[in-house]
Amino acid sequence: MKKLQLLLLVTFTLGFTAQAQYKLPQLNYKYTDLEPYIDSATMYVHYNNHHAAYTNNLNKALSKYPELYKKELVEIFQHVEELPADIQTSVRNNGGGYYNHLLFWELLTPPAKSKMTPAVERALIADFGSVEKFKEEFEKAATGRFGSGWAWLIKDAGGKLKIISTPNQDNPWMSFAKTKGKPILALDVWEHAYYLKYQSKRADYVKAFWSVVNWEKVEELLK
Ligand code: MN3
Repeated sequence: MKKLQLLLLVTFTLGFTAQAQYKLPQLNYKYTDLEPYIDSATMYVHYNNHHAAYTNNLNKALSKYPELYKKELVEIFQHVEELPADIQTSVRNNGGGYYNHLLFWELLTPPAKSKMTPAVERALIADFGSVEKFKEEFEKAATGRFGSGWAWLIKDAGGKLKIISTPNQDNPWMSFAKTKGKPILALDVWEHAYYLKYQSKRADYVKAFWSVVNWEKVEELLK
């Protein structure tokens, strides 16, 4: 009997924590590994302060309506306007912040491993004409975003690759996004993502990004 109670307790506890709180992900590299393109001080602060704050604040908002933990974040993003009014803005900003950074970290890799795969190259040429044209358009979206936000490569419902940018922590899943789709590549253009190293030179940061893109992850998301 005691064993059964213990088993039930363990099952309940594990089941509960598994869907209870969002957590900061493990990074697949060290803070120093993206040097010199993204410096370790920026990585440290970006992950431990900014991403941690989005994560905590998302949990704070969702804990008011714990049943929302049972839904996928993407599903929540697609219907943000249906959320209870008191958490709508917080989930939009902090849920977006949590999810976007999770993806961003996975889309980065040490420079020695950053090699475009043939499958990605083919896909970019098919929809943009050339890799150079794709990069040019992506850089334009990243440098042209006024204030804080993100630049994205997305795959739309018809399977076509497109480049868009979103303000603040919005993302291409959200009902507010003018052009929607599945994120394939993401670049954080908030000042906190580059200011320590690049100061006001966002364009240099955007160029440096190409040296640390995890193209294998891009290929995985393309499928
Ligand atoms: Mn950020």
